[in-house]
Amino acid sequence: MALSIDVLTLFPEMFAGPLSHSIIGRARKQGIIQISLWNIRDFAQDKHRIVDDTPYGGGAGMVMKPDVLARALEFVQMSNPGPVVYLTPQGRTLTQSIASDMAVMSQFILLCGHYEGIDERLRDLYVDVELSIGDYVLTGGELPAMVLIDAVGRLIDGVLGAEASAPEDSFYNGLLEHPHYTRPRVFCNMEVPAVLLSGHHGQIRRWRLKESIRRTLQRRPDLLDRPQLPQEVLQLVEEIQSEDRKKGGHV
Ligand code: 58G
Repeated sequence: MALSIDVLTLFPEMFAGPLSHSIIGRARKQGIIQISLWNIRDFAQDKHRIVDDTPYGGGAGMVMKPDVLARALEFVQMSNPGPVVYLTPQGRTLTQSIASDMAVMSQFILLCGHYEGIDERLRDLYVDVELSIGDYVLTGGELPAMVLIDAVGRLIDGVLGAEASAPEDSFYNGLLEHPHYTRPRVFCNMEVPAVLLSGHHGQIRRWRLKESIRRTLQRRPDLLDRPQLPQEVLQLVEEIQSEDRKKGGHV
């Protein structure tokens, strides 16, 4: 199914570059991903088109006005009935699993904040989900919104062409990706692993799985701390660990 996203932002121009190129750009041209950008300032009604105001209780920074945001959201919700997602460091951290769930929903509204964020009452009334792309603070929700669109967009049927397919990539099976090689066969005196030139698809598949597991053990062992790992994975973990024991520490 296609993906339909409405973005509310003070800076719609920020989205032009990142979402107009490569795979997401192509999917938009093909109509598989539909992104509507709305300038929050267009929903301000005063002559200066003010979108923010000083915080009650004092202090530095500005807060985005709830009345302007409510008008914008009510308008966009007439055509997009999907959940309203607010990008904030206080949200649930985005994972591949959340991205898959959102690809299934196929419709949502992204709200990008600026300054100190949005009035709490707007959040209470309109925001369904709060997401963060990681534990750091940015000046606006636009970059997180673009990250989310990219992560979800590439999971939509027909978006990835011949370049790749989501079911084969890293995190689909919960493991880090194996190393990749292309021509030339020898580069800076370094050979491509022989198995990849062998044409034995069974051996290649097993080598890739083993290298995925080796990387995951080295870099993200936490990803292997989960129940119901396939027998083949457990067996390869054993194999790698016994090889490492034989090498005896000098690695
Ligand atoms: C503190 C400062 C809280 C998302 C600013 C909220 C948004 C990081 C992320 C804000 C964001 C993330 C205003 C600017 C949200 C508002 C926005 N920073 N980690 N900043 O996904």
